[in-house]
Amino acid sequence: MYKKLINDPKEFARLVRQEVAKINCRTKDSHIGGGYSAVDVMSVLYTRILNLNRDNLEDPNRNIFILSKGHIATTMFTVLAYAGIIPYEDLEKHLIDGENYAGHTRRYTVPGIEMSAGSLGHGSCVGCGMAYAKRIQGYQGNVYVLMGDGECNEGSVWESAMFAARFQLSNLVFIVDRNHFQAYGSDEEVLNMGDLEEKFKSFGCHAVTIDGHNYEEIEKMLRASVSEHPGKPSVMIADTVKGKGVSFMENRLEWHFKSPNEEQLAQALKELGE
Ligand SMILES: Cc1ncc(C[n+]2csc(CCOP(=O)(O)OP(=O)(O)O)c2C)c(N)n1
Repeated sequence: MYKKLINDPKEFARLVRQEVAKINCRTKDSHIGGGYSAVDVMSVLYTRILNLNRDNLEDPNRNIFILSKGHIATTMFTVLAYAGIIPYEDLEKHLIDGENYAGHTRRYTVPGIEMSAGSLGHGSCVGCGMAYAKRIQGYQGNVYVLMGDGECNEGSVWESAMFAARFQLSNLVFIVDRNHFQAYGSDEEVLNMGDLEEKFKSFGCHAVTIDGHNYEEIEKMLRASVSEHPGKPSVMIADTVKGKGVSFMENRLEWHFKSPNEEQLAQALKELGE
C-alpha cells in the first residue's frame, strides 16, 4: 500500500522519526543520529520542493534529490515510503538478505534513489554532472545534494564546489547537514573546517546558514536559492543537532552507530509524541 503524501513537513518529520526508531530497534542497525539531524530538511524537500511522485521519477525535467550521506538509508527509505514513492510494506524488507533495502542506498534497486552512496564525498560530484547535463540538454528541474559536515572533509566536495561555480550551475543546491559530529568525534576534534559558509563563498558559491530544524526557514532558503541567485550554485548550511527530537540522543556521538533497545524505543516514541 502506498501512503498519501502529508503536506505538513512537521508532521511528516515526526512520523518519519518514529518509524526510523522502530526500524532501528528491530534491525539493530543505526545511523539514527545523522538521520534525525537531516530529517527536517528532507521533509521540507519532499513535501514542498521536489514535487516527486511515482509517475514522474523518469521525467528528465524532474527535480533530483541526491542523498550523498548514504549511511542514513533507513531515514531515506522511510521518507520515500511516507512520500508515497515506495510501498509502505517495503520498509519490512530493510536489511533482509536478498532484498533491495540495504544499509546504504543503491541506485536502480529502489524507486527514488538517484545515486548509489555510502562512500562519502561523491554526491556533490555526481550532482555537478547531473546539473550540467540538465543545462546542456535543456531540461528543467534542479539538483539537490544532501551531504554531511564530516563529509566536507573530503577534497572532492571542494573540487565540485569549484566546478559548480566555474560552470555557473545555478540549478544545483548543496545542502550541508551541519550537526558538528561525524562517526568518531566532533568535526572540530577530527578535522576542523572552520567557517563552512565562508569557505563555500570563497569557492564562488552563494552560501547561507539557516536553522536546519526550522521548516519555514528551510523552505524559504530552498525557494530563493535557485530563483534569486542566477549564475551561482547555492549552498545551504543547515545548522542542526545530531539526534534531534529525542533528548538522550541529541548531541551524543554514540547515536551515530547505536540502535535503541525496547526501553529506549518506548521513551523515544513518547518524546516524539506517540
Ligand atoms: C569515504 C568514506 N570514509 C569514511 C566513511 C565512514 N563513515 C561513515 S559515516 C561517517 C561520518 C560522516 O560524518 P558526517 O558526514 O558528518 O555524517 P553525519 O554526522 O551527518 O551522519 C564516516 C566517517 C565512509 N562512509 N566513506
